[in-house]
Amino acid sequence: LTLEARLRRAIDQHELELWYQPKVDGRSGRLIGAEGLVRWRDPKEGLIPPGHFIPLAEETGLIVPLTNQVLDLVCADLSLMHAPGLSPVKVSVNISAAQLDDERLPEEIAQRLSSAGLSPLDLELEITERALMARLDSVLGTLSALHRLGISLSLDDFGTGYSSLGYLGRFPIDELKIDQSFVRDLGTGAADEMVVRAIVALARGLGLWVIAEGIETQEQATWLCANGCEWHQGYLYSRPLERDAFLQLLDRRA
Ligand code: G
Ligand code: G
Ligand code: MN
Ligand code: NA
Repeated sequence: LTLEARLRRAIDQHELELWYQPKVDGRSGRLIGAEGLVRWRDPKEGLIPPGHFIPLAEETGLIVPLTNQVLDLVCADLSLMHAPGLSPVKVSVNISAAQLDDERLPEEIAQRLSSAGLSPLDLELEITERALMARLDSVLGTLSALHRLGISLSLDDFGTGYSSLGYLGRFPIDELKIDQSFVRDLGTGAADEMVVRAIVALARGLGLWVIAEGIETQEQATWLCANGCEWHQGYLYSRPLERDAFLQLLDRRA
């Protein structure tokens, strides 16, 4: 069987799982959100990371049913997170570039949220800067519709995608997510420090939230807090967790 056929079957048989990586306030360590990251649990090969099948899904169009399944998973999991006794946080999922051209996406998401009894405020979408900039005109309608629904939009891998800064202010986005490649050498006087300072200033100027990802050391975390970026995601705080382990985290906060 080709990988494509196996992936198609995996989607049909619900072999996809969402894992959750915490987002924290670097000053207090408080949990402020989580990113849902898809994994494929193959009965024979075990857990397959998204880098091995998302590109194929994008090439073959399987990304549409795959994303629908991810949305079903995140809605089901959000319902569990909103159970009495837990303190829920906003959760994000990643949306591929091609899907931004799909005018039905906002309605699909709104439908799923409402059948699960959830608010659009519970969900955030991460869209790579590259995806957005490649489709400046065609995606504006979709993004605006999502934004009107109240769903937060975060520009993922920010700093790697050659943003048109003029356009940035016109897009209905809520957050810039600083790419992990800029975080690696923070605290060592590296040139990337200027890039991160500039992104933080840009976010502030545009009235956007800012978060950094890929934080692995306390030095990076301390530098970021000292330079105006307090929202953090990375192995320093937690690897992505299986759903039940993440739910336990919400339990301990309550
Ligand atoms: O979890 P990991 O670091 O292996 O993720 C690798 C890549 O897969 C990341 O770029 C992430 O954005 C992407 N990814 C993870 N989950 C999803 C998903 O549900 N949909 C899409 N389109 N991409 C995802
Ligand atoms: O492309 P996107 O930003 O959506 O994907 C995030 C990816 O980064 C996930 O695959 C996640 O597993 C990975 N990741 C998260 N935290 C860290 C980290 O601290 N270090 C490294 N190297 N990767 C991380
Ligand atoms: Mn992401
Ligand atoms: Na990213």
